Amino acid sequence: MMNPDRADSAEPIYVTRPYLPPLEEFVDSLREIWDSRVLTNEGPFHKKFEAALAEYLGVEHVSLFTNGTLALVTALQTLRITGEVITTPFSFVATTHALHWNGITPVFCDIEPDTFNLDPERIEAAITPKTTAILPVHIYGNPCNVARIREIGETYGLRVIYDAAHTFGARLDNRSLADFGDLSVLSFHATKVFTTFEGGAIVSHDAKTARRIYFLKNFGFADEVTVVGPGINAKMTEFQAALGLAQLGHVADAIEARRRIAAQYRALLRDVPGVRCLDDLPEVQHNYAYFPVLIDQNALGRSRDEVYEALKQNGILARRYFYPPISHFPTYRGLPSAAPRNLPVTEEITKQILCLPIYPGLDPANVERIVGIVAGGG
Ligand code: T4K
Repeated sequence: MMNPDRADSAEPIYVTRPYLPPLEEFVDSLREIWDSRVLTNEGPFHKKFEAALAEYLGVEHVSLFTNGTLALVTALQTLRITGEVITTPFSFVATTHALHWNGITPVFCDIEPDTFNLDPERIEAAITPKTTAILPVHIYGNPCNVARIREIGETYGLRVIYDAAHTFGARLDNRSLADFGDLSVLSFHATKVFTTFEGGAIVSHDAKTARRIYFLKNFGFADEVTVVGPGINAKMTEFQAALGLAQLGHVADAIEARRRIAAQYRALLRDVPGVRCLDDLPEVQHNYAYFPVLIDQNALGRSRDEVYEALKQNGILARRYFYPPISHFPTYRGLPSAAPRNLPVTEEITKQILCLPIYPGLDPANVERIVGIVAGGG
């Protein structure tokens, strides 16, 4: 069988590939699940994984979910968020859809040109009497300005829920990036640094909130005969939890492998005019979940889309995460805050952004080949 990660392979190179533990480790867990016939509803793997994850992240309460989107929807329900929520248009569409599914109006604020995260200096101008919360995203696993956002939240009495879908393993000042805000929401989708096939979690800070989350993801059941609210079914299965447990022991190696690839890209791209990488920040332990670059058409001589197509012609499936911005989609583009003149930085960044392949096992020779094509050799 061809190995697509080898530089001489004819198989496509994807933007990412899941990092999986040795199959034997998972087969042992599958045997246990078969023997016990406990498949879901807070089984033994779920309990073990929830505890192990809280310890790994260094947080007090983790609630597991079957995916990140339902975790976001439930996080908003948990804090009874209503009305308007200030958020970023530069994200995966699930961020805003979670608001829509709760009947909440998203209010888009522009992003910072250096981090691509919600610009805190623009939040205050977007607050109205209907605003109840802020929903920022640590995009690509790079931290938002959490101190400033907390200050604004406290000043105006707004809740802060972080979409921390990209942050697994990332730390800010040695604290897990999933530990900020009133709540933080993680995704363990197959395309993430850490995966449970599909999966997600909410990180909360007190037992009462964690209990409410538990009720809400299990139909609202507090016991066999008591339903305390209109909960949903968003429980993680035993299979997902077993994969999560098996992965935890390997995630540090996976992040280190990603770090090496990011370093190689940076070194090779340093002398390519018109291609800008994001720098590592000293106060951050990065997880290298994505490798975004900005393509400056004037300096490089080719547009982002031309580079994207050239890579594709060569079997390299880079992605334009997150183009188009969410504010362009039909559900949202009629909102006053979605007007392009309100979001000039987002409009510009989404024209230039390109995420290059990064995952453990990507052959360094392929990284060289990718950079060669980006620089104009393909
Ligand atoms: N908030 C943010 C900020 C998010 O980025 C996301 C998800 C969410 C919330 C919601 O969390 P979840 O509900 O998903 O847990 C992907 C993912 O489906 C999505 O989870 C992710 N963000 C988003 C950024 O990317 P696509 O449409 O790009 O996925 P797809 O299928 O094209 O996969 C990309 C590449 O990954 C493939 O070309 C090959 C590789 N791949 C993919 C899958 C699914 C594999 O190697 N194996 C696989 O099983 O959306």
